[in-house]
Amino acid sequence: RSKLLDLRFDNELLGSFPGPRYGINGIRELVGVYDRPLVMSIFKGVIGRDMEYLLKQLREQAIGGVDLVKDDEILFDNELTPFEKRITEGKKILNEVFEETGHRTLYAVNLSGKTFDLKEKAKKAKELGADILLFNVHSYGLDVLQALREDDEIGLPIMAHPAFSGAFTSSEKYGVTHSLLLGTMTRLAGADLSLFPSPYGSVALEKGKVMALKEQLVKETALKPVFPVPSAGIHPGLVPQLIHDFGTECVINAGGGVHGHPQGAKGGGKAFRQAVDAVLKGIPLPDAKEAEELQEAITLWGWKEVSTS
Ligand code: 1AE
Repeated sequence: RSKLLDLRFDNELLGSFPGPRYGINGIRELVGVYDRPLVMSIFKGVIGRDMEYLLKQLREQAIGGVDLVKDDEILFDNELTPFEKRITEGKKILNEVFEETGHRTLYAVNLSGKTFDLKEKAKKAKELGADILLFNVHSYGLDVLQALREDDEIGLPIMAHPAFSGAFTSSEKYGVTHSLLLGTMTRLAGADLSLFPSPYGSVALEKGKVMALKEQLVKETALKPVFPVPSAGIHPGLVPQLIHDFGTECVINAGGGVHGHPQGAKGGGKAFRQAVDAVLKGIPLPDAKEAEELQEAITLWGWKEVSTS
């Protein structure tokens, strides 16, 4: 039985790692939002679908007012919805929504494929105007993340997805802790945002472990802080607890909790934004009566009063 719990670095060693290129402040500048948690939604049900389907889903999510939309991490590069088209056509849709509503949504495209092709692909993404790269870090390895981060010709923000990390973190008998892998090491290697299971969603992780992980992402060091993205099974009724636990410096991220809304992704996005506004004004969610989409969401999924335990 041997599990690596933690690693400590002196400043000299820390200085040999790049850390995030953008960090929390850099991402906020790109999004243009400084005073609240960001809201992100996830494409869902997109395997085997074509561009028309994908773009319709993108439009709905953006109109709902989310700040970021990320590819589903299981969407690999494929002929129906190729990487390059997702970037160029996705950008057109997001520009149209900006023209219509004044709201800017950024898109995180999933960088997938063979390891030795990734750098060229990422450079192409940059050339085509991609906003952010989503990256399944733990399927490739932390060193690949670091190589993408350190390449100035790429220079794009990187969103680290935890897919496959469970193989290294879940056992009590071997591997490494969640905070070390998804926190410390992901930050050292240079991700700007790190997704991880929240303490209350569909694949809930023990709260102590999650808070230790979050601390590694944001604590004061020579490296920029990483945006914590508590995820999985998140719906608008969980927003008070999320903000209580993570504060405003986090990204609230949901797939099913956006698309499953009775008014679809547009209604789901609105419900999340309304929930954030209500919490920041100190209004219990059921009392935000004028927030129609939020009320529909809490009728469907309920809401969680803040628990301090
Ligand atoms: C921990 C990562 C969660 C994620 O990437 C994902 O796709 C969540 O989907 P939902 O919100 O659980 O539907």
